Amino acid sequence: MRTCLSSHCAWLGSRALSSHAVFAFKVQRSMSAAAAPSDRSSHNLRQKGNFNNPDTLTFFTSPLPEDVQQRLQKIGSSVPELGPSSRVIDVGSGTGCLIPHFKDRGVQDILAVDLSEGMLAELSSRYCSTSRTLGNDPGVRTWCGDILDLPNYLGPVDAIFMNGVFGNLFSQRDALLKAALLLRPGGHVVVSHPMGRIWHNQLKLQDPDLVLHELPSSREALDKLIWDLPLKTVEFMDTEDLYLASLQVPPKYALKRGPLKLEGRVVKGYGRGSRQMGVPTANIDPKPLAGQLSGLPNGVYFGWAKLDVPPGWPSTDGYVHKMVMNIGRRPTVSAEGEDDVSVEVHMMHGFSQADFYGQHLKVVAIGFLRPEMKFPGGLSELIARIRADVAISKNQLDDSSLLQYQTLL
Ligand code: RBF
Ligand code: ADP
Ligand code: MG
Repeated sequence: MRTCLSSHCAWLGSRALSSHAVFAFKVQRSMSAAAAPSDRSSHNLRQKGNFNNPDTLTFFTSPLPEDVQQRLQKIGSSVPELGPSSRVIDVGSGTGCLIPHFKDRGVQDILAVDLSEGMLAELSSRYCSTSRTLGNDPGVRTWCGDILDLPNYLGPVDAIFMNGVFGNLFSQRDALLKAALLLRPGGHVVVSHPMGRIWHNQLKLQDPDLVLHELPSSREALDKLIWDLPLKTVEFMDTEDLYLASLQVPPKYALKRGPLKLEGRVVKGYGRGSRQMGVPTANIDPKPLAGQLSGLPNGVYFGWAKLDVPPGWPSTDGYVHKMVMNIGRRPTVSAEGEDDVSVEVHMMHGFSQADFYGQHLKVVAIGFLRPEMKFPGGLSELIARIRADVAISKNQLDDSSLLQYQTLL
């Protein structure tokens, strides 16, 4: 263990500092004399302060040993399909140790995200062209801040790398959720450390306030972290000097557990769907579904729906329609004490009648877009996201490969 630490002490690409980097170590200790941060912004301020420090910066601009470079190269090439037309986000880029390895793969469109403007200034001077790239032009760009605050319109991207930063994030789960929302279906998020998990854990022991988390120690631990996210673990490597986990948003957002059939009677909800959001949702009576719902993540699913229509209605109302469904407790809008789980289905069809309470509705969910979230911006932010959910679902369901699931209804 000790040998491992000391043999690599010259490597400074990690987002935390080597135990033998004496000066930086002092900086780190003094920064973290206060109690562990209890909220994201104070945690981020601490990270920023640490990595903006001029002496830390000097450290992070030193050349890397050949063996570390080789492992960074492995990390940079861990997503097989990256190439010239790919878009990549590098979270906790620091001074950009992965960028040459993306460029080796031909990747041109790279967004480096870091809390430290000092790190990004160094990265820019190395890799950003003098004629600034704008909009969707290819090039290396920088964005200073927390990945959680990165506007979603900067996606979709093909791959997101979290190299040497995963233990320093305020919430690992929230960062992976954000990554899932920024990725295209089939895209990857790579969680890595070029010095290995044990080495990283030593840093956490030295300064648990700056390095809040260990790296997930097994595939099962990682799977637990992402159980309610639209991500699946496709690679997990945990060797002495390299940690490399690759997660993928399943192509077409395919449900990890396979298609899910639900059916029941349409019941009254709180009447907010049509009134407040302009998205009516037929609520399926959740009580008889309790068994099926337990162990299922709350969140947004899409697939096909079929309504038993009363006699006299146009037959088109009873056809199979595209649907998007939310299962959950509506945390953004729910009133005090309103904590029942609802199963709400919005069908992408203009029905001939305003409502059809009491009718039987069958659905088959084939994709899972995201977990249910409490939107800090309230109703308007929720509505904007629901519109995106509807648009994404509609688009996915246009693919003829998903037609086969209609027969399950
Ligand atoms: N409510 C939330 O509080 N958070 C969500 O993330 C959320 N996502 C939804 C996604 C879709 C596609 C739909 C139809 C509803 C969603 N809702 C969510 C539930 C929403 O608050 C609910 O439909 C209205 O309150 C009407 O019951
Ligand atoms: P509630 O809170 O009672 O579910 P909503 O405002 O969500 O009220 O409206 C839901 C009702 O609107 C459904 O139960 C259904 O009868 C009707 N409805 C009309 N068009 C649709 C549609 N395209 N998808 C789902 N429900 C619809
Ligand atoms: Mg409803």
